[in-house]
Amino acid sequence: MLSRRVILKFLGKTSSRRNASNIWPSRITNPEYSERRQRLLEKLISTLKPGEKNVLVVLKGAERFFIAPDVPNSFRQCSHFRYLTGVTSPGCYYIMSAQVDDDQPKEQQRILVADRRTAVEELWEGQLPSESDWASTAQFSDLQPSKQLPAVLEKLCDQQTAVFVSESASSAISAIVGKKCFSLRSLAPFVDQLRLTKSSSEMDSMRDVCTLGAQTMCATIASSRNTHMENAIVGLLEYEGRRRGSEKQAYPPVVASGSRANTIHYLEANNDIHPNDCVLVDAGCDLNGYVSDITRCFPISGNWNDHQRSLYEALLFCHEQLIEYAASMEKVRLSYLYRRMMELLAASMGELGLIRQGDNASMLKAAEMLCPHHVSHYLGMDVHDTPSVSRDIELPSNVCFTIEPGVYVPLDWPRKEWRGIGFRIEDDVATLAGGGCELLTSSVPRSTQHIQQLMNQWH
Ligand SMILES: [Mn+2]
Repeated sequence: MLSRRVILKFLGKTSSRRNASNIWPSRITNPEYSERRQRLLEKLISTLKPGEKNVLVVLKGAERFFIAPDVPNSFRQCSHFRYLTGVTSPGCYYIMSAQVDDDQPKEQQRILVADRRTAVEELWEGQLPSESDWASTAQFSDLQPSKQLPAVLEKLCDQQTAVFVSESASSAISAIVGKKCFSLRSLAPFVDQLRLTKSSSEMDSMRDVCTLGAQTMCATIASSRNTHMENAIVGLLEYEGRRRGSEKQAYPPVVASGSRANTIHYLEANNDIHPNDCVLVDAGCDLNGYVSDITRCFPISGNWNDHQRSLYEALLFCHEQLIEYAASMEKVRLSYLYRRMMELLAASMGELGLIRQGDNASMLKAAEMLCPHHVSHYLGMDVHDTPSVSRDIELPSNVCFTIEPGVYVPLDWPRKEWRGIGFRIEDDVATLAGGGCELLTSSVPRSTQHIQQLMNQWH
């Protein structure tokens, strides 16, 4: 049983201090940004073809995004750009150029292309960080205004240059450099490879954001009992996250009651919650450029009915087995976790009676109908992190990923009792040096009893 003291610890502290960075400072040091750029250059140089003497990296940051004319949306920097430069201002480019000698980078240039704001722009948008703030993480040798971008690129690019561009930059710059060099290559897979394995300060960043995400989920569940509207829970997530220091939600949260939980990306949250229904909440926090991703399901009344409980407990069994399985593997492979989820779902849903007992193949097919999504994705600076990395590789240590088995019973499913119920249980996990896994979101209750207790003790 959870004591009240333990429950209060789950909820974490809220702060009256004004700035989230006071509560959860960034863990990434300035030298770490330099190391990342150096490692990237070394990786790129190792792929050069005969005759190529220079490497040019053109990294484009995110642009501001407007939701109506002259109305800016909140800004989130492109994660590749932030990972390599630490710069979180919109509309920038970062150019790295290195001459290669004996497979080593020589005579490097690093140019930040960014515009300072005019007095009128500052009146509307506020001040940008100073040039020396930008330089502290990005360590540029030159700062150029954006109108100089074509000239900068033309100067650095010739027939012996291999040009690597971030996806979003390719069309904008191909006209400028495409004719002068052999080929444009995609930078994303190389940065994804670096980002897959977290440094120790990144692991601490993930622990921070997962702790914050866990506290936010606990507080939201604790204060949701008997809420009538899905949208009110979206508001609670925002409130409970931001008051603990979250900069924003990691992605638009799913708050789905009743059979709407069967729509995996249900974002409308515009329906009433029936007093006897369960709610599925899939939400994460965004802190210092790293994100969490947690899903929990709970009965809005605080009390499970028999069918909700039996299905939830069958899914929880799969979840717990998957966490044990991941911890027991010498090298985790997400594709093996997926196969294991299907086997576990087939067995446990067969035992429950939701799937008809039969041969393996027919039970696995039924399990696939009940869960249309994968059991896992990588996690880090983006919620679906490093997407160019296969889910069928042996993972080194310090890789973060989710474990999220789900079961979604269609309204026309042969067995009537569980029709229209959708559940998913999602936690964040990291591989450890020497084998095994760390459960980063362990403090969010997942048993029916602990969830019920969290909801009822709070009132
Ligand atoms: Mn997820």
